[in-house]
Amino acid sequence: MSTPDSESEPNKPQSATGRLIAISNRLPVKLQNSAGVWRAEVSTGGLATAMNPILKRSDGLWIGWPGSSTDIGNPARQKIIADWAVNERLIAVDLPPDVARNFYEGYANQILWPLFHYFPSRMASDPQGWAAYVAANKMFCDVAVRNYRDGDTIWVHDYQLMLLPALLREALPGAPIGFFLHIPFPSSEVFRIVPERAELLEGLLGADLLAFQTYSHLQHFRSSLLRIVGRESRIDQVDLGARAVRIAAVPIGIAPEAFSDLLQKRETLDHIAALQRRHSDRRILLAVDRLDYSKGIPDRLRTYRRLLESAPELRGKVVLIQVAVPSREKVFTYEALRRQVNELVGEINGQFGTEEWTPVLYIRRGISRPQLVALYNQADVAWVTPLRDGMNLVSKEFVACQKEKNGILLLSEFAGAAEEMGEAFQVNPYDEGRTTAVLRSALETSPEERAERLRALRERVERNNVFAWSERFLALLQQAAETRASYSDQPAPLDFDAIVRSYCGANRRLLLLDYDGTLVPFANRPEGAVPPPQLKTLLVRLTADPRNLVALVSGRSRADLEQWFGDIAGLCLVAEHGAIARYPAQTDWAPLRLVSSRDWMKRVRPVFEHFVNRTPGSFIEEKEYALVWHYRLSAPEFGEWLARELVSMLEGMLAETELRAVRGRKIVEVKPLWIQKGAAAERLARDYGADDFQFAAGDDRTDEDAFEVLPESAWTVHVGSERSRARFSVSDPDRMVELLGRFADGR
Ligand code: ADQ
Repeated sequence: MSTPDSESEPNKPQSATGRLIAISNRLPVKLQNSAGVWRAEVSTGGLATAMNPILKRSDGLWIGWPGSSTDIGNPARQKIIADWAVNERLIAVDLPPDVARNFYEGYANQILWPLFHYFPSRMASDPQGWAAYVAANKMFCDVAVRNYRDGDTIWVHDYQLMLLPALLREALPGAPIGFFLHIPFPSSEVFRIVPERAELLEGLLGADLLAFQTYSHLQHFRSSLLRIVGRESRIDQVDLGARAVRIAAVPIGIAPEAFSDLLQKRETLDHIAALQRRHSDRRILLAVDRLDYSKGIPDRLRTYRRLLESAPELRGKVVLIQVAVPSREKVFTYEALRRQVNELVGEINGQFGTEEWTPVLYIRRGISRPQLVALYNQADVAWVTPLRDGMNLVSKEFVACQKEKNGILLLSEFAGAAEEMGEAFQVNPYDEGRTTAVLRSALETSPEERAERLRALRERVERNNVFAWSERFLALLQQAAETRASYSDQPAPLDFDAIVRSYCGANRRLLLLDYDGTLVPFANRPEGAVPPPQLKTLLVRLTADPRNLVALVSGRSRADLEQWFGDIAGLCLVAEHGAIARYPAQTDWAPLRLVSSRDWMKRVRPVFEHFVNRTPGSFIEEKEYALVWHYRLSAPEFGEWLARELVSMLEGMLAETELRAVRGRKIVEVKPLWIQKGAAAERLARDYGADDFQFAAGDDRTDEDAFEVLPESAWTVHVGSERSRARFSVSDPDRMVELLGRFADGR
């Protein structure tokens, strides 16, 4: 998956002055076949308005599906696609029909879309969906990699392509990659319903920047990371160790001038005049949506019915114009929605309509821009009440088109737009009674108040427009890609041949090995990390060599080490992070330093107990020299919060003592300051006097102390991809055991 011009150095940031590559599910053009003739149809959505100027400026590319997968080999069709690439810089990802169907109509629109909009009951299980989603993301990746040049910046759009950032990161390690989610990121309780939740999260984390429409979506994402893959994050960053992912809320806007320009057009003015003539004695309530269940059209119609029932004086004095553009018609639930809306419109018009008055004017098709702008301009109320929406641009377009009418924006609190449109009349669309009441009182507000609200809204819509949005996104992306450079002081991948040569040539060798996470994978329950027999055999072989001192330096208690490794007489065991040791060929354990009293535990224990009482699932472990509070099984955010609180409480309490409270992996540990692996490493190096070959391997923070004190010539090796002071790294415990095997074999 690499091309000659795609090679780039890992972690090296690239300038954002190169080309922009936008990648979205759909291109801003569509292949159409009418009566056997292929032609291209341009679609000018908000995204195209935002992307086109930047793409033009940077000589950029847009990669996406061309909207049709039939008759792929047709020469006329191929010619259109080839022309797009050359003349328009639009690169089509020609998905085969079955992939296109199962990916787009299947997984993306029948699993992710309903779930992310809080409609799990509308999810349709589709056995082929996930495989097609993976396949389609890979095809997008291949096309992107083929077209990528050093210096380019990649901007991936939306939920159809959540695996793409990680795929791209693997193929193009140095590329600046940003991802924007246009739809809501749901609460972790809802997100966790999707079986492939962990894969989706890992897919996103390939990006340098992940941006959402609102802070709520960002917070839901963070809590999903914590609860599903156990990753902690800050409000603006997820630190992956080897690099960081910047996270941000960057709400999308519209291009307001496009609307004000349209307002001057003859065609628009004609539509405005027609609307004024037709509805001179009525107030216009306007709703404009894609025909999608997330937009709450039936709920709105029911609320409207309630309004007419409860306020007879409004009958004949208002009209609801509902414009709904059909979408995703091949998906079953959309067909059902279409029928439901038809029925409701029929019922309301049948119940309240008169010869002179039709309560609901229903337009089920896309309307022209001038017609839409005229409606926005003439509406007295924009009734924008999605049940859930990432942002909702209709609310912003309405604000931009209102001039002398001082219309009312009735906005759902479940639209992303609600977070920045505080001056709108906000409602809960599920609450018909209150929505009716808010609408009635909004209709009564004075023109001055309406003008004031609209002015504030307009200012914000004009300022936070779509160009500001894309600039902010790209500036954040550039910063994030540059930050990657500060992560370049990473341990180098360990060269096995070089270290084995050095090992073989040495006469006195010191091997300091951490256990959990270094020689065996980290187990969820401490007692689950029993050493496999092959590992023990390996340790026996290494200790049998008289040139070696092999020490297991662990945070575990002496009882654990004794139970698992006590029978390997030649092994040096160091327990509790260096507090006590059993030297080779000895049976007794001795503290590595003169030990002060353990009386402090009596004072600290009640504090820990208090936290155990407050935190279901947490417990205390009493070691010989340390007291540990474990909270692995408690609710994650709550556990983290209490751990912080516990540490700050203990810091005050222990300030004048030789004790310290430290946080580890889901633990808080109190122990004397002198107990740390660095001191143990120094002591062993001194006692043994090895300067030929010193080797230390470990995976967590406590091992960093040992890496720190060993001389520059020592082979310090971090296991994992996190940041470390070690000079070298290997990926996982298996690789570490493989290395020890080569030591034992002497080659
Ligand atoms: P959508 O779900 O498509 O977008 P929205 O933001 O409301 O929702 O945009 C719809 C667009 O279509 C608007 O520009 C509107 O003018 C136009 N439109 C709708 N009905 C129309 C009709 N009948 N005729 C003509 N034009 C019509 C997704 C997310 C949103 C997010 C956007 C942008 O679901 O939450 O705001 O992306 O990020």
